[in-house]
Amino acid sequence: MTREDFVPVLVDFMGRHDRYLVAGHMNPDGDCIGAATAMALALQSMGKEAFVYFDGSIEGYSEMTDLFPTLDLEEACALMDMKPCAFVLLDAAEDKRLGKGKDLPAKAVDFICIDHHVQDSIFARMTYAEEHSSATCEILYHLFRIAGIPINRRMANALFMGIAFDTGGFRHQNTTSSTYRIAGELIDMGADHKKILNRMFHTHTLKEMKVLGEAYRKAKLYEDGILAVEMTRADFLKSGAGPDEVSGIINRLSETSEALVTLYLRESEDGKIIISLRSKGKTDVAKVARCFGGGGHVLAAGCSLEGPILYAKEELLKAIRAQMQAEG
Ligand SMILES: [Mn+2]
Repeated sequence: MTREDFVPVLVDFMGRHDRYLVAGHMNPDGDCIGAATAMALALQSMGKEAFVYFDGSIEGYSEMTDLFPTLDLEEACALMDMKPCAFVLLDAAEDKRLGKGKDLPAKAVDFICIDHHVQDSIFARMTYAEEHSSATCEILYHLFRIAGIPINRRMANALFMGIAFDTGGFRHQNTTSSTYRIAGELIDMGADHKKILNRMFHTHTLKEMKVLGEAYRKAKLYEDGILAVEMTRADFLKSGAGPDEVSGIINRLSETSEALVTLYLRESEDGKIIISLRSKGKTDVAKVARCFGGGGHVLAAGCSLEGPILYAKEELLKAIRAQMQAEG
């Protein structure tokens, strides 16, 4: 479906209902948080009741810009049980990507997805995907512009944050001249690019620096160019930070020049092993992540596994090597 074909569907969807729950994938990142904020604000500007839900914290991002407040799972369930509510899933297109909220779409009276990941299965009434867009926020920018939905300063900030996040600060391969033009438009609409980029890429607490130091210390480079680091809860405790407090470690690790594929595993508060993957270009890490029910892009992907962490590491190493071999 083309963008122009989807716009009337979206406008109809946004006009049709009174109440909307907007959500993104679990362990929400800058793109899905920015997209959800912009979408909720757009709905609100149309006189709709809008709510946002994530399985995971939005904390670090709320320091970059004024985000839309979020509901927890209990509140989201209560909302959807109480009155008819439509559901918007952003930056994901599969129920399992909602994490603990995976049963929410079933409660909705209507349901659409907007995403830029490679689709495996599609479960919404309508899924719109642009695999070549740098970010879901880039797709929303185009959709809002074509639909004539005004983008105010707060929405511009949220969209800029998402694009900056998913392009790694306009450095990743997904960054095109169009990405820069959109970023420029968003700055003209009031996005505070200096604050967002500084906070996102160049601001770290001492705790975060210490966790990063521990991760660098533990990094192991294998002969085939895989750089692997596993961080247990104890490793985080040493640095005084909780395992869910520090983000962006994978990006710093993948700056290692010898690393063709970077594998970062961390033991979460609830004992789950959360895995991030980065590739320098030859290996499709989205295919690796999908072996374990995860997802992502060719060069950046993620998944989660049950522990113990060393078992998860061995499984991932095997899968990465199989993928490397398959690609020659
Ligand atoms: Mn994204």
